[in-house]
Amino acid sequence: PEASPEIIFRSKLPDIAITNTLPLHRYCFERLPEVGERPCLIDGGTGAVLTYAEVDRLTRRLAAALRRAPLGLGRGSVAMNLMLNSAEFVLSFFAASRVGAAVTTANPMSTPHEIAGQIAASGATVVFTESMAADKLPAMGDKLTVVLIDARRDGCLHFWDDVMASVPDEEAGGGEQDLDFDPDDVVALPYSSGTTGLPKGVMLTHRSLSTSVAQQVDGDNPNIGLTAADVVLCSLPMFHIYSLNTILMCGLRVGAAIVVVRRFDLRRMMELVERHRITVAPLVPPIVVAVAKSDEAAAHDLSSVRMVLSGAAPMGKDIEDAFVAKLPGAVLGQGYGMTEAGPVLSMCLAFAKEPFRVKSGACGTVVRNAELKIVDPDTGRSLARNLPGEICIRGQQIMKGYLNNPEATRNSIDAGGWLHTGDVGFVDDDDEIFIVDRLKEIIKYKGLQVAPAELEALLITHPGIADAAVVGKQVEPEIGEIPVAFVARAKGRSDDGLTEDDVKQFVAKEVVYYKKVREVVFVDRIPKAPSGKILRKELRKRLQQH
Ligand code: AYL
Repeated sequence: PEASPEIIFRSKLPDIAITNTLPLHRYCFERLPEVGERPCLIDGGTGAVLTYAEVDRLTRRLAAALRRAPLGLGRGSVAMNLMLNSAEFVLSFFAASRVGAAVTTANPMSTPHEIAGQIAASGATVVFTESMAADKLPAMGDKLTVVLIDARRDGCLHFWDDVMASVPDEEAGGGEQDLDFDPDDVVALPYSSGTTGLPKGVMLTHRSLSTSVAQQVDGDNPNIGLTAADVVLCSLPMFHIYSLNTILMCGLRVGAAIVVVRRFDLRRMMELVERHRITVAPLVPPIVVAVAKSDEAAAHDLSSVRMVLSGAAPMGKDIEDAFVAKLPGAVLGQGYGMTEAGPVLSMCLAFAKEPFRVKSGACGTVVRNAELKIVDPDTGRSLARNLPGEICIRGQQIMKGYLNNPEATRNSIDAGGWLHTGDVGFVDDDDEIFIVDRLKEIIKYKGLQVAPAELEALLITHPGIADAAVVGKQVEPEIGEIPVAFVARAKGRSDDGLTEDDVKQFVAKEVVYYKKVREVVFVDRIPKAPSGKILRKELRKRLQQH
């Protein structure tokens, strides 16, 4: 095809000078001299407060422990954070950054099979975890050091009594050691399946994450007008990049107080809003729906909330409107992100310090210091306004690539530096982005990723299953989508009476709760293209007819 100029969309906010060559911990704590005595982490359960100065001091002490035996972490090492939200999560994340190591994050509800897989793939040598998950760790002898935050146990170190206490006071200050450091070193390694296949390690660097945070909260007119006076609710899991980046890192960067909630509960959330006068509540669509439908809101004083952010899954106009009717004092808007994109592609401009008018149902406008284009998936040509196509993003915030997987990286980031999202959307006349479809395989159960390829690989290991394919089915907005398995039974076997329950239980044993197969459809064969590719569209269509 003849070369035509690319149609590129930009933020309505001007680009700014971004500092993205500092180690991430220094960037996030850059305002320490001003905010040192202010609350940094507030424990939602106990109300215990750690100030910015205390968090800084504790991460320095922990970093000193990480450098020493038996933990021995340094530049290029990987630690795993396998826990629900806690102050210890924050401390281990930033202590790792201090020593030049990366943290790979995982859900502590994961199964032993999933945890062992991620430890092996990421090369983690230390795991920070809690008793709930400790029994599920693989036995790796001295190749894996386990640090428990909430209990003592043989073979594990206790976070406070063994690790923190082991550092002599004269070393605990840690100083700003001359870190052998490059801004393109990996600092966070979340797992995501991207547009296809199995979950892969997403290499997010000091540069990518500080750029992403700057795009959201830096500048004279930041896209999200967060300040040190804000109290931010952190009830989404920090093992997911939405919470890690937009809540934790952005909150720290501006010096806000962060209310750390171990796990989400609607009533508890409302109580915490009242108690701490929470001003900013980042949520996911299932929670927005729950608030919109619940009578709890009327029973609580939620008047302190000025901003509610929703992201990680689609949210329609009707849900937005129902929510706004319940909380008329707050601005509700969406962020659109993808782990690989660093993660934020677009953000609601009604959150800006000098806000813009926006439309309900939109996913925001592309962040500043970045370029976005919409391409025709068939021709690769960029499309004009109001025409739907694949959303692509370019900028210093996107991932460096997938860990040890150059082929998957090449399939995701093209030669021009564009990350292809696998999401279908358009940009309207006011630069607002609307997502209308998904080209990629992933299923979103309550905002969490389910990779069909992972379930398919598991299903075909069952002797009674000849072939299988998994697709998402739209259900009530409290959930979003559920994984549905199409299964072709193995013929001529004595146990060819394989039932729906057999299939569900077989999968449930091996995967975390949100990846469970919720429905099974038996078929004679799985529809495939001549290349062997599963025709997922056809299967999704069949589900709609059911
Ligand atoms: P992953 N509307 C529709 N779909 C969305 C939206 C949205 N607002 N946000 C995310 N998605 C879908 O890697 C979309 O298909 O990251 C996208 O490719 O678990 C996929 O979810 C990525 O899933 C924020 C706001 C981070 C959102 C995020 C999303 C992180 C989810 C930071 O401030």
